[in-house]
Amino acid sequence: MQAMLFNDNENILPFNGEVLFFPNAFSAQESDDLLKYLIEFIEWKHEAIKMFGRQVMQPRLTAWYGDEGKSYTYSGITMQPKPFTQHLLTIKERAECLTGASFNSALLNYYRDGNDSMGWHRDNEKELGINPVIASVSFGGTRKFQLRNYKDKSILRNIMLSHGSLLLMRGEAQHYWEHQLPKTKAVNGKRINITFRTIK
Ligand SMILES: O=C(O)CCC(=O)C(=O)O
Ligand SMILES: [Mn+2]
Repeated sequence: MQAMLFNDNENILPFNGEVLFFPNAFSAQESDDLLKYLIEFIEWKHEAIKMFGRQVMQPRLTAWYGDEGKSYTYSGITMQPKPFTQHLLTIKERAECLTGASFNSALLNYYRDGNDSMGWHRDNEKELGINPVIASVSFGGTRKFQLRNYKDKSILRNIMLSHGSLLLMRGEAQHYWEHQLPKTKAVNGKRINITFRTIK
């Protein structure tokens, strides 16, 4: 199925929450520079998570940055954040400018190729509060991101997350919608995603 195209600031969700797409949050030059920086200087880790009681390696590399003391528990692992680097603060400021929100932490994911992925989930951890605002910034190869209604899984939205784009999720989105980044056979190179969040 072909991905739909959305205009800036148009809600992608038909009801129960808001998801807005900003395709040009960063210029092509900024995005190229930031992708190089992130690949080289972020302290990437390959971690195991608990799934159905078993330890499984995550199909991607991860890192957690944020303000001191804002630890985060996710699929059975508790992560202590590293302090934001100057580059990450610059990206965070852009995300704050575009969304009007403020963030104190960031989960980084590095998808090395189309075999790396993230399965269906909601960003509904207790630390994020009731209606979390999440700004998801992407650099590198374009990947399909899917949202589907938690109760009626036939209601599906596809969004192509391109180099330098920002996706904002807010309101009741994390109650009523789950999202994933499926594997792909398309050869589209490395991709880094940063989700800025607010840990209460
Ligand atoms: O890589 C993406 O676009 C999705 C990342 C995500 O859903 C998450 O970090 O919770
Ligand atoms: Mn997520």
